[in-house]
Amino acid sequence: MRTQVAIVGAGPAGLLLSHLLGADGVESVVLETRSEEYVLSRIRAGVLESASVELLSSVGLGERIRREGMEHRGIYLQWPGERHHLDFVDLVGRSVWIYGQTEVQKDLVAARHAAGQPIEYETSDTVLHDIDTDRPFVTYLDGAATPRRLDAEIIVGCDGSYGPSRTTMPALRTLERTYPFAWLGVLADVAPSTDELIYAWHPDGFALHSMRSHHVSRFYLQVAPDEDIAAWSDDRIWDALAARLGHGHDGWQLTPGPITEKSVLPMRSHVATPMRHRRLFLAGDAAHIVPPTGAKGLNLAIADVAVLAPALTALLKADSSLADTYTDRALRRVWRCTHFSWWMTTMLHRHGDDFDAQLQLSQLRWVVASAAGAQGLAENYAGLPLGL
Ligand code: FAS
Ligand code: PHB
Repeated sequence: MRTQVAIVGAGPAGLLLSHLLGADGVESVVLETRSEEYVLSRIRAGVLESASVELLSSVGLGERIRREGMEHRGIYLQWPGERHHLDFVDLVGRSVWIYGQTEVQKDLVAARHAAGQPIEYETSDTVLHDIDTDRPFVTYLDGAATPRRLDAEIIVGCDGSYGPSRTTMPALRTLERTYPFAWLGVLADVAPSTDELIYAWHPDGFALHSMRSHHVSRFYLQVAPDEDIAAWSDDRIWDALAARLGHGHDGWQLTPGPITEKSVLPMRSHVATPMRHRRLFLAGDAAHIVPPTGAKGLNLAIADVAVLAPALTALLKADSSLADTYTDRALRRVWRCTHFSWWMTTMLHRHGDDFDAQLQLSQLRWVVASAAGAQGLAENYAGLPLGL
């Protein structure tokens, strides 16, 4: 098979890149190692920056977000005895949207099918070849284990942090940080007990009350990095959430309900550079991972491909000016989001000693009391305009 752009990975980065390229008349093929059913069933991110929604809307993918998503003006920051709302619209003129990554994925898959663009699922043994030439190609086994070859002018690795593209990139340098805790993620069939997200600092550990709709809640609890999920019964989960989110304080109640999914997520950060080697490019988690405390992972994947798509379109017309600066322009946003995610994570998660706890509480009190502090958090959480 031959195409203009071979994309490895059918997550948000790969599928949105294919969609953006298609809008520019550029042909692509997406290779995905998992089944469509598996990819569409993964529970992942939940928050879209307004710039992400505007980009998705600009290419015909915003209608369901605005119909079924939940627009939020801000978040709550909480610690024992206190809960404060930060209103991003008042602070920086931007809102955020609650719309699960699962839904983004469904919209992107539907758009690719509608455009007749092929996604090859259940591929295996994917190997990238001749990436130092202008005629790179990919070999793989298709879903029927038949050997295949895909010739392309460009290859883009959107295959996450464990895919083959990262390991193929020559002289890749990775800077990383592993945090001394993890998140226990919980999905529950119960209406949220709050109108907007609650990020809670607590002596027992961090907790987050998020949501997926008016009928489905999403929660996270700080746990040890090697936590055994079998040690967390539903009752223990609800007791910990109630304690950390302030159930009973000021009359606020946390309403429990049937838990439908629970999993332990590692908390780590890594940034790989460069994100381009001649005709091989990296985008999304293949290039960087952020701890989810800042709700940046999915938005960074979107921001990468928003910068990459026009660069590839130009490169295919022999203009490499945008491709030559892709790494620098993408990493500027990646490091801004990496820093913000580190700041939110270290401010809100219990670690260290009582001295550290006082530093964290002082930061939280400053952010909610100071317009400058609140604007700083709002500007980063609601996201900078794409392209910056
Ligand atoms: P993805 O990982 O989504 O997609 C990569 C794709 O490549 C996958 O479909 C994979 O199957 C495929 N692939 C891998 N190897 C391949 C190969 N050899 N050949 C072909 N395909 C291959 N972000 C948040 O903002 N908030 C959250 O709460 C949050 N929770 C998360 C929970 C989990 C368990 C994980 C893993 C991530 C979470 N993230 C969260 C981050 C997440 O949303 C990512 O940032 C986002 O999926 C990035 O999109 P992609 O770069 O497309 O990578
Ligand atoms: C989620 O709803 O999955 C979510 C929301 C905000 C975060 C992380 C995860 O910071």
